[in-house]
Amino acid sequence: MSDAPILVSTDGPVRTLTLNRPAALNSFTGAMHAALRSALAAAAQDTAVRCLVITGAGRGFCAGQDLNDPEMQSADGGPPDVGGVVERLYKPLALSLADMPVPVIAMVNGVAAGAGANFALGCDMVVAARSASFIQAFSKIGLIPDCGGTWLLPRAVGRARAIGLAMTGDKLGAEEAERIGLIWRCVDDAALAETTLALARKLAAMPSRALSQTRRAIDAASTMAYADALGHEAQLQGELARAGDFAEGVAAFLAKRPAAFSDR
Ligand code: T3D
Repeated sequence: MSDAPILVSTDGPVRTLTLNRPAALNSFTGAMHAALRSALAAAAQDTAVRCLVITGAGRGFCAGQDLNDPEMQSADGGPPDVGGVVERLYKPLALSLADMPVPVIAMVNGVAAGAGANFALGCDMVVAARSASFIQAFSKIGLIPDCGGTWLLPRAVGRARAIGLAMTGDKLGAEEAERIGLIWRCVDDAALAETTLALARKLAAMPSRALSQTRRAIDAASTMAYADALGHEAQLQGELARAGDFAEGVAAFLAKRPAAFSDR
């Protein structure tokens, strides 16, 4: 097994990125951020990739920032520049998910804590093993949710639950996370890989550009007035209808054949 911080594998149109620091529950170091950034950029640019899956090696998904990493040390022995780390590393990471031209699935195989939890929740769909859990661990070390947590959590589960999860830092099991609408699905551990790959293949065969614009439209609408969101829908629908996938989708429907989508 390679000791690279990010493992990259490809199965047809599905690209899988595996966070690979299992001894430290795949917590983020500067090196892992750099490798992840390159792997995400490569997936975004490779037109053969039509769905991205992100998972963790070993028993965890990701335990957030590696609290031993040199990124966390200051040169003069004073407090670390945590705001700088969030601005420089976590903000672009979250934005790269929000802007990915293909759907992104988090396959959460174990504990997802701190920025690791919100990194998963920033993906389009989260499929979690029944034994997995989500922990807003920040409050336990005197921080607030980052990597998009303050934006994502209340939108997913409402203000009361968002504040409860963030203030207590309590562990939320995957079953409960599915029940309250924080994640897409919780499945038996043994079915995690198969279920996620089936979902990834299904999304990969769909019109990528429409799927990524769906995410962008839903995210944008959450800060718009109703009339503005309706206008934005009209604008995006006009753009999509001028692209190849719409013509192909309609032609395939009328010819009663499977569509072969190619826009990205
Ligand atoms: O610069 C910045 O800080 C800005 C960014 C901040 C974003 C953040 O993510 S802040 C939040 C950071 N994360 C945490 O506070 C979570 C810390 N980890 C835990 O609370 C627990 O490890 C878990 C609840 C996630 C899992 O508990 P458990 O009992 O299953 O495992 P464990 O024994 O605690 O951990 C296993 C190993 O992973 C252990 O190493 P060892 O003793 O076997 O050598 C542990 O130290 C290591 N590990 C886990 N999380 C981290 C970590 N090492 C470094 N950093 C971690 N975050």
